[in-house]
Amino acid sequence: MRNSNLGYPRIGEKREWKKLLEAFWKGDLTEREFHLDMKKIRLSHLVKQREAGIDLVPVGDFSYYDHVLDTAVMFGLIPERFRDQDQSSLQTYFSIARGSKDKVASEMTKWFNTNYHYIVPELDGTEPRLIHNRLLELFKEAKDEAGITGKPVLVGPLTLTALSKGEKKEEILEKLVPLYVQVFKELEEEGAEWIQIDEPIFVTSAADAAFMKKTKKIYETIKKGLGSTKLLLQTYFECPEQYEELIQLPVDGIGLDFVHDSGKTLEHLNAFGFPKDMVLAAGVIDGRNIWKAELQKTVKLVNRILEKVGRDRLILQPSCSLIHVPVTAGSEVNLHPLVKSALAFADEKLQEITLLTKFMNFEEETLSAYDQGISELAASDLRNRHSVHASFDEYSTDRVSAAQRKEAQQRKFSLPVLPTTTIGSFPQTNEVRAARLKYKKGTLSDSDYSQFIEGEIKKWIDIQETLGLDVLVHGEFERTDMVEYFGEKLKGMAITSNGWVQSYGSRCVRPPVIYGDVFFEEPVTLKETLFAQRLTDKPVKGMLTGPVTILNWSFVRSDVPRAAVLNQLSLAIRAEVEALENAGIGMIQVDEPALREGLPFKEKMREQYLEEAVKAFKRSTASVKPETQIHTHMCYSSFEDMIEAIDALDADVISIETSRSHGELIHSFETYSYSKGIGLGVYDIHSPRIPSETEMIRNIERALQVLDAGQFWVNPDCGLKTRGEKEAVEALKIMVRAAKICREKAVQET
Ligand code: THG
Ligand code: ZN
Repeated sequence: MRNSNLGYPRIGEKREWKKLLEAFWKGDLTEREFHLDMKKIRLSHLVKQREAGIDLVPVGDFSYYDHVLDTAVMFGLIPERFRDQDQSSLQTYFSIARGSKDKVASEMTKWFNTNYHYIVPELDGTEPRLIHNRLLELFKEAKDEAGITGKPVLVGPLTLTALSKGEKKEEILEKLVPLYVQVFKELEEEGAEWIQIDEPIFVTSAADAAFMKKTKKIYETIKKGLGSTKLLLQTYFECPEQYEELIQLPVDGIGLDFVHDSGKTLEHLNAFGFPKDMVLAAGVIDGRNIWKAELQKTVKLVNRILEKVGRDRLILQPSCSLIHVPVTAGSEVNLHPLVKSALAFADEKLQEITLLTKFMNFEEETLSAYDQGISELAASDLRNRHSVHASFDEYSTDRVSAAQRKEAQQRKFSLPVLPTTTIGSFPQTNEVRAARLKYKKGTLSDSDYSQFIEGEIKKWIDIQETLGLDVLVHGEFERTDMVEYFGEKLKGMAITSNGWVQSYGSRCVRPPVIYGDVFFEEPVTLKETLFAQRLTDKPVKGMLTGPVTILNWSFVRSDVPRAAVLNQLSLAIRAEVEALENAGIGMIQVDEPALREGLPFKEKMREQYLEEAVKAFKRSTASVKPETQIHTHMCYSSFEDMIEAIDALDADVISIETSRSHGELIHSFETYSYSKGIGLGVYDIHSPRIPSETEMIRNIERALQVLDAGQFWVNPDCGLKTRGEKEAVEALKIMVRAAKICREKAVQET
């Protein structure tokens, strides 16, 4: 039995990769220095995997930004507006990802159900051609400079086109096939034994019968073009939709996820078997979570697989690429020892893979010592602490009708039509970050830190009043990240010191660890919110992160169902909502930007997820008085196909990002009658560009063609934390002016 890895985190143990990128973008490194330093990181990762005992070490997974972009650019899928530049230059590559002075970047969106974002290839106006075989280059590099015969990895043609935008997908797909063949042939000539083709699209509902038919033809063509090099078709994140058809494809091996599959993969294997001449790459170690595997259970799973697949045809591996987990658990310093000894990040997962392989190959006698870490945590009070196993149904999830609430809220707040507000965060300047860091390290006292934060809040309350915004926020200067902050304060959750994961480009997040029962002990956000409210007569929105988002952006314990953790989170947030209301805060925003990413791949499972998610949100927000206004916010995804669920959240006001979906969302309101408050972002905050007044008026008026002036809110697309102060103020000034102009018009018309 051999083993393999699917992909290794590119960011580096100390985020060296991120630092290099940002230094290069700032102009602190020459291109030559950049390439050389990156190469050092890349090679060290290969060596690390080899030394950990991995037989098939992936090459090509390392990227300067995103592996989908790498694949698109390699095949010449370069958006039209960048085609006048040198198409093989680093500058073109980064400008597609990040935009340049006069050209907007390509969109980015979620990679399946992860918090990783890929750059969406644009197929219109592009003509596929092989710009250069980067895999060949990387394969040679691994061989020549590290003595490693790597396993080239790339995104497959079906997944690549399925994730792209454009009308001509089928045509492009046809043209891509010979280019893939060319890449593979060149690798074959160089001595590649296995090539891994990532086709996670097969686990989604997109992979219906017709899709599989098309797939068969494509893979037949690819296989025909090759000699001895073996193709491994890799799926992950779930069990494939069409197992029977999948195993009939003309490839040499298939990679399946046996962890995130609701038990279905093994079921399929048992029911339909596995071809005698094929290799099965079995994902048996969780590549998404950070907990140590219970290896004795894993052995049982492997033995079940061995009933259907011969030992010499089985490869053991993680369930997916390890880019979704942090690098090394060894460097964690602040966690409770019981939690720490239950962790396995990427490096520890590779050790699990090799330990398991040795055991299966009779080179290791016992695994019983290994499972101790996780079983000690499982038995400890840390994990089972509280009477949070309440009957969740005892807690209300419904408020009085939206119409009654609207009246009560209008009486209380007397807001003008087209009220203006912001999403929550204001610019996180270097000064703010530095103060937070000093406080964390203990070099800034409690009172000095409080004073600093209060100074920032006051500064921004003043700015908002001067700007003439109607509903204010405190600015979230005390928070590094909207999920991390709650992870720090709620019980049953912890923050790692170095558990970074790439989110997009050089940007990383540190997902909290939900290790035990989650509950509320004391208010999390009250102090700053109240401080802000006392400075102004305008309403200040309390800003919370919703239970679904905390769940989806954390590493969650795996010993209880996710729905149980979600319910605990919903009660914790409910307690925070109540604390804010009791202290006199009249508007509370509970953000759910990650609502969509928990959506199951299989259509038939979506309803249940949405039901549980909606219920959790409602449980968090339902106990307030009718006159208390509940807001929510969503972003980073397209929401056109889930308006009903969004409506069902029953929030009084919702703000949704729109610039990324270019008005597609607005069209959905032509056919769906939505009657509660809604703000469709009137400008894009992800770009440093400040839009004109005319542009913002146009955006407001476009929305008013399908929504009522009495329900529409004027706000930016998202929080302003990544923007500079001057930019933020300037754009808001224009936004408020645009709102006033539209407001006058609207009032005259009624
Ligand atoms: N929080 C979490 N996940 C997210 C977002 C978030 N996923 C989707 C989206 N927002 C991703 N966007 C960002 C935006 C900025 C940063 C990370 C993800 C960011 N990160 C800092 C960095 O890498 O330099 C690190 C954090 C810090 O030091 O403040 O700025 O908002 N959980
Ligand atoms: Zn947002």
